[in-house]
Amino acid sequence: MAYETILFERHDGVVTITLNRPETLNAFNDTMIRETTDAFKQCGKDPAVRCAILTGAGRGFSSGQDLADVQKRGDEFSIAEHLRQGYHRLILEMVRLEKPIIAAINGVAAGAGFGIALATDIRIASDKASFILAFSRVGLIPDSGTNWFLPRLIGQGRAYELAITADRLPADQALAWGVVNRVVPHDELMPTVQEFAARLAQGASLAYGLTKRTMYRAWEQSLEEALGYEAYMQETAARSHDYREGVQAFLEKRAPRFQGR
Ligand code: T3D
Repeated sequence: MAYETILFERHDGVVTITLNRPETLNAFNDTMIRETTDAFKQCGKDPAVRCAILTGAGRGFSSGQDLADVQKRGDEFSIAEHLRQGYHRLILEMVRLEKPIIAAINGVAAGAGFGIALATDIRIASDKASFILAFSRVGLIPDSGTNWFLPRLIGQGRAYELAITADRLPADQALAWGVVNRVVPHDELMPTVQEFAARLAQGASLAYGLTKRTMYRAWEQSLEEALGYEAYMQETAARSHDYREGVQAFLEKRAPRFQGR
């Protein structure tokens, strides 16, 4: 895959997408927003892809919107339109991808970079990582889904404080608050994430995807609706090869050979 601002590598069912503008700590310009969106779209289209990793090149994960680009905008420029056409498409592509996305958070995730990290499914951070809702430093409100994701993870009081102070949330605090699933020594980040992704790529991928869809759907449902949707999705899972294989493997006391269908 030939991209200008990201790297796209596939290995044994695992795609690694690397945000690759290290001189800006991987700030998002329009090309990088578009290319990252396209990369996740490709992950969805390719049945051989069963797990995706998102990380950053160099010492940052992403510093958010490229502020040098902001300087070039004219009076007619609409940020709302930019969000709708850019970040929103990227975030929805990630959330709708019915395959697990693991963020390997190698350094600072600021502004929209924090939002994109939150749109992944499992976040594993280096002990050098940190998170900043940098928006208020430049006079903006949080965007890129942070108002939706963050209060759900850490509660509104903490999220609001991070928004208005733009204070740095270090990795250990992010772990304590549930922003990340685990923190590992910096040098162990990629090996840890790659090993985990390889394990997921061998798993019951169809069920993983349906679980993601069902959990997101449950946020906007009553208990009664959520139970109904669960039953519907379970019917789909139960009709799969993987379910038959999983039960058979259990009874035969062997490891299952899941195919993601
Ligand atoms: O469409 C829309 O506009 C709406 C969407 C908005 C979404 C947003 O993301 S708004 C928030 C934008 N992001 C920020 O405000 C963060 C800006 N960056 C920082 O505050 C700091 O760089 C960090 C706290 C993230 C890291 O600090 P530090 O000291 O580790 O690194 P640094 O020296 O500040 O940055 C290193 C280089 O990256 C530096 O370039 P240089 O001096 O080496 O040539 C710096 O200018 C560049 N850089 C960092 N962030 C950005 C950036 N260049 C462009 N855009 C950036 N966001």
